[in-house]
Amino acid sequence: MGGRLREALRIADGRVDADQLIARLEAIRRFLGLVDGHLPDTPLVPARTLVERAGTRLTLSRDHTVVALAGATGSGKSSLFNAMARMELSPVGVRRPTTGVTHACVWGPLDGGTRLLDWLGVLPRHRFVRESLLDGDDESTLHGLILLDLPDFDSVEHAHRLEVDRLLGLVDLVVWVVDPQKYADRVMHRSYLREFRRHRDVTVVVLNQSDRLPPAEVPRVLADLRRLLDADGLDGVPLLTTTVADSGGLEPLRAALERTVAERQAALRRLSGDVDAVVDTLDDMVGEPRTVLAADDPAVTALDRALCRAAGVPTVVAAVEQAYRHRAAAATGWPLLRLWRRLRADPLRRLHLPDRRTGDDPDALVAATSVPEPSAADKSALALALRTVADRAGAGLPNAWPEAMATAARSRLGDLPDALDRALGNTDLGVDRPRLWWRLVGGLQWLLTLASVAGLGWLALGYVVQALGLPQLRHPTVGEVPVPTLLLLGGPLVGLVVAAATRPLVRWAARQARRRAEAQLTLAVAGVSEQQVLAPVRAVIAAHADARTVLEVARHR
Ligand SMILES: Nc1nc2c(ncn2[C@@H]2O[C@H](COP(=O)(O)OP(=O)(O)OP(=O)(O)O)[C@@H](O)[C@H]2O)c(=O)[nH]1
Ligand SMILES: [Mg+2]
Repeated sequence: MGGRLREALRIADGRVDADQLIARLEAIRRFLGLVDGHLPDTPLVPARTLVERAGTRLTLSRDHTVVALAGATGSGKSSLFNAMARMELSPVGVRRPTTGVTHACVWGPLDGGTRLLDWLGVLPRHRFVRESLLDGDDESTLHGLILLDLPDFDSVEHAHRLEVDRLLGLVDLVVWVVDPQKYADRVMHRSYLREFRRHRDVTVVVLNQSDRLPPAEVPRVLADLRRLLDADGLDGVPLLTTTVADSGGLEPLRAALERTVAERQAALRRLSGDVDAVVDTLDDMVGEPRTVLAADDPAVTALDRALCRAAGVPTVVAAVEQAYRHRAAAATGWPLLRLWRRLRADPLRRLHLPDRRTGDDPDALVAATSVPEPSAADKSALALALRTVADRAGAGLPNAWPEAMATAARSRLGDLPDALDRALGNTDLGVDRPRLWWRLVGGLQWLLTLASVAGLGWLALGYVVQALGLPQLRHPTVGEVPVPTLLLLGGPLVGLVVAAATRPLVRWAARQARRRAEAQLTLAVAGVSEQQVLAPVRAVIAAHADARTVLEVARHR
């Protein structure tokens, strides 16, 4: 038999597989773990309660089926209870309401039933056991039944209602007892029966006191009641007539309970219905699937830009450009001017970024960087960018998810300034090493200066020779100009020309250096953005995706 067919037959059969139910409950438990801290607690209370309650119910006796008789006061719950038990166990009275505490009757050996009754909170003095020995085989078909006679749910006594509500949440099957007079009671239909529409397979309705109706009236009342039940979403639930006034009046109910006990499915069906209800509410809380936040998402790139500004990247790259020019000028300029240049502070050093040339430990120096604090405008731009990322991540998601994304985006905000400082400090800005061409130009300038000095020396020597009356030196000439003069004047002149020619090159190279540094810093800041902002947001997105996946498991009946 194919798996699908088997599945179809299983559903048609209406049986609930215990292992499947346990897997569904486990999925809800995992769901709760995944959304913990992301979704508010209050709407998750029913799910938590169910996981706990179902776990307990399943570990307690599965051989027992807990059936509650529920209904308005005077509908005849206690009368039915006593009639089923064939003993006067629960007082039936004329004073309304009569039953104030839940009574229980157990058919067959008590065994694990005691702990079940403890859990249900039925006091020992209100527990009764149908000893099978007394009944011969008559009652053996009901072995495993724990029948509860509840107080009235519409009671003037508040405590009665609390007790009923508590037990309706715990029992395996509910028999709603109505009477010909009050079967249409709106409170009962609206506040109770409608709430059980997910539990149609563990709901039975009995029209009790049917002896009080003329026989011809019974079908009309039943039809009317069926119509009301359909409107409650309880279409298809068993609707029986009972009376304690004649001996066979209990048979339909007894037969229904015998079937229920024999199937041993009620507890599983009840919990399965509870899981269905919880899954629906949880489903509303997770909404549609989210795609992950891509690295090139506009919100992410906007965040990176805002972080760059907040980190002072524009200040640093401007300083890089200046420092490049400063250092290039110091290395390539006219040797006499270089000294003066060196006396001026290096623009980059003024920012106190760690200096790779001197081997400063970048991590040790972070606190000392003098990159200016972000302006108020930068800060609000950053806050906006964080909000936008959170909005993008949580777009279209219900409930608290957008808020959870926003909280995650801001969760490491306190570490952000340090992380950005560290990222800046660790980035190679590319201006620490002198360029080879600086050295060449610098060397040329030295040569030209030396040539000039040599020319000067040569000329000076000529004058000294002349002053001493020695035979005059004959300077070689280039054209009309003597070489020493050419050297003396030509050196600085060519030096100035070289310096002038170098300047645009330096400016261009400085802009290149700025661009490179900007690219490196942007990369470093993107790393910080990923680690401090996007990673927590992605964690929430992943939790959301995982929560959806486990919810699919929980949905699968
Ligand atoms: N004629 C007739 N009277 C019934 C039937 N069932 C119950 N009664 C009477 O209806 C009245 C109320 O019965 P109870 O069994 O005390 O009703 P209950 O639902 O337990 O009421 P509370 O304990 O107050 O919630 C009693 O006087 C019963 O004798 C029935 O099938 N036929
Ligand atoms: Mg009663």
